[in-house]
Amino acid sequence: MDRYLDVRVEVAAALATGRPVVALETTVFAHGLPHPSNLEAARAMEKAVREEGAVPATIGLLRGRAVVGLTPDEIEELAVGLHVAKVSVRDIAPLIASRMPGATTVAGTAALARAASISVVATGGIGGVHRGGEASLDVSADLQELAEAAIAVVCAGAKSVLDLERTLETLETLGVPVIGFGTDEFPAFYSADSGLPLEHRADTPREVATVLEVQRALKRRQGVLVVQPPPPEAAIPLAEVEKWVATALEEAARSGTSGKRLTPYLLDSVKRSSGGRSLATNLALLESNARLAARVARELL
Ligand code: PSU
Ligand code: MN
Repeated sequence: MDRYLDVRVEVAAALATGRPVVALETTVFAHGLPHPSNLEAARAMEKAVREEGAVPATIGLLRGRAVVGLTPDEIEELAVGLHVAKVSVRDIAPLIASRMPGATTVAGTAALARAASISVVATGGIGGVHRGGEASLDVSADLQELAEAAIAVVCAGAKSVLDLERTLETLETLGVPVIGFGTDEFPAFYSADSGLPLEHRADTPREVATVLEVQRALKRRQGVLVVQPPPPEAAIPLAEVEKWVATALEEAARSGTSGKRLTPYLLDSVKRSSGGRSLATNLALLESNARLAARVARELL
């Protein structure tokens, strides 16, 4: 066993025998969703991955190690714990060293997935350039990590609280291919439409897998961002979401919230303004992204 990386037996066995594995992040459970929806989401995502014939590898930090393949009890420990850190790439080593529990963001999860030789990560929405990020420099490390981990990250775009246009521009600068799955538009997380066109599209998991295979064959460092809209019955029109986001941004500014606390703060405010509607959409898209990630992982073998 590796001293700091604990790849659990079911995941290790799947990787050793070439069976598909999907990595899942834990920040969304610990800091992005309220209880008990967070536990419901974790269970639904793992179940979706299994139903599609892959092994889920939920990732987080516990007792001085990075765990790849957390048990349901451990996921709950991270999801409901009071002192669980939000772990982006810069936080991994110091938190392992101090043996603190931590829930990994997309960036943290992708870094550890790569360390464990897992090729596909599923999430809800990635972090990106915050609104006003051109001044605050608040740009999620998710983008930088996508530029350094040659894996596929499946999501519903970037959270609608962000500056989606600048997020796409930054991905272009970093050389990260963005593939619309069944869409020609960058989804806006709760909404299918953002008004931002994409240049690349795939309609089957095989097409997505081929993009990653080409990327690797040509020794590109960058991963592939796969974006799909939320399930149609759960999607919310962009104009409606924008009203909630405006309120959230005002509240955040008034309370002086910034840095790594900003994303959880905005998501919570949107959830309250929407009367829980955004929460249902969030759960639906998490499950559907887990499902697509598993289908892509199966093709990659
Ligand atoms: N999207 C959500 N809920 C979340 C996140 C994204 O709907 O909780 C989390 C993800 O873990 C993502 C992180 O990687 O927020 C980005 O945070 P930051 O902008 O601080 O890097
Ligand atoms: Mn940030």
